[in-house]
Amino acid sequence: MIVHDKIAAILPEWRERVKRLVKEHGDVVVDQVTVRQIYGGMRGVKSLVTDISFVDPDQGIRFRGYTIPEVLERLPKPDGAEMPYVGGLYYLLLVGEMPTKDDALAVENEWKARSVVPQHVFDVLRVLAPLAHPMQLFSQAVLSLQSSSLFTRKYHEGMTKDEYWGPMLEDSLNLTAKLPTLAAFVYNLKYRSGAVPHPDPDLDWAANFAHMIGVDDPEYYDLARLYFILHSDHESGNASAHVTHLVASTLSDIYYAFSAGMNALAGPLHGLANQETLRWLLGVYEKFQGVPTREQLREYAWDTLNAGKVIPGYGHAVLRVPDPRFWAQFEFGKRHMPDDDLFRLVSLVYEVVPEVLKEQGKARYPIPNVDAISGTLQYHYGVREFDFYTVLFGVGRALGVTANAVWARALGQPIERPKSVTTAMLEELVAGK
Ligand code: HAX
Repeated sequence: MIVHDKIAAILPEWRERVKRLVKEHGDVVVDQVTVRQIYGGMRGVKSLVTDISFVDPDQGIRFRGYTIPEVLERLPKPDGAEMPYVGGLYYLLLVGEMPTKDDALAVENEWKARSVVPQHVFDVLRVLAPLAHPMQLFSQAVLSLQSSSLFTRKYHEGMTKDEYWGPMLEDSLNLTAKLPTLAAFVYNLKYRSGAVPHPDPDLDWAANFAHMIGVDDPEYYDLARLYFILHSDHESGNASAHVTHLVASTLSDIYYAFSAGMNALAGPLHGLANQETLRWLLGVYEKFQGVPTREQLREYAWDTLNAGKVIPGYGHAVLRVPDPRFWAQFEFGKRHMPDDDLFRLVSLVYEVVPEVLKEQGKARYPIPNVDAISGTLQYHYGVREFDFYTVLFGVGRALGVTANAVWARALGQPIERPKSVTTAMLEELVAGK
């Protein structure tokens, strides 16, 4: 398997780099922590390390050093497609170098060979489906694959620490291979006939997801590729990535760890903003029975703010410029649905809302984030079940967090154990005692 061999070839040098850094400079101070940060969700504390992606406040995400436009331009694409193979992106995240078409296809073919989902997973989901949210089903589906973990089996049979990453990679490939089928089954169970989906061997990973939810439109195949690539990784401090890392740091396998990460993604402060944006846009559209005028939209935006609510899709904790993930989707919309009313509304919102937020003066960076548009594009192609959107996010996010988990094992990252203090201790500290 080419990804395995490539990682094996570069691993000794990486291990040496990290060992040297810690041995020779282990006591160098990287950051300090304030009381506000301790009570403020550890916002901005530099205490994690990943080489897979980095969020530059002025440029947005870079995957292995490449910006979003570079990734979309340089990753190999299926013949006639506008967007790249997701298998190529996974190769880039795992190996750290831009894949050739053969490399991308090697991952896509590995996924095909590993994509069969055991029957018991479908059975479990069928029992739970009537009451469960799609994210619960998605997380349960992942967890019910845990019994197949190679890492857990090998660990109990006995392997050295140096060998941990190999079975972790195997598990990650096995898991990611099945995600389009799992997500499509959740979709079909909740909103369609409930039939078990069957991948088309002639389609790539992302297009197969589209095929299995019944949207057999080459444009939507491209949107699926774009969506999964854009949502794959956003450094390590966001909740779904961090939870996955934390759980895996106990030497739990990737099924336990990724399922936990998905439970974090299911929270309204994390993965749900895309559906909230779409709800807000549809609210505007309904009120004005179409795309409003600039002035009407300004008033609507102010009404939202005056009601004490946020305007979803705008603002970011780190980014100071419009999210390049927003631009990539915006450009896609301009090419494929310039006359779609909701897309025209998204464009108008982009012209009006940042001004309104600036006038209000609260949001530090009143710029569009990834969620300002993602739901609108799904809606255009008929994927209108809002509750499902976080599952789409989860399928993409798997690529980044599993790549991180493989490298955390490869570099022997230990179990996470930050230290806590009490409020009384902090009071004493600030009083100078
Ligand atoms: N509408 C109204 N008010 C906003 C705002 C918006 N879009 N964005 C920020 N503000 C307000 C904040 O609520 C905050 O108000 P208070 O001081 O009263 O609490 C103030 O401006 C300062 O906030 P900030 O420092 O600019 O932003 P934060 O780092 O605290 O929060 C958020 C960043 C993305 C959560 C925030 O901008 C927000 O709530 N945006 C709307 C929801 C949204 O789009 N979420 C998706 C984020 C993308 C993502 O990461 N998805 O996974």
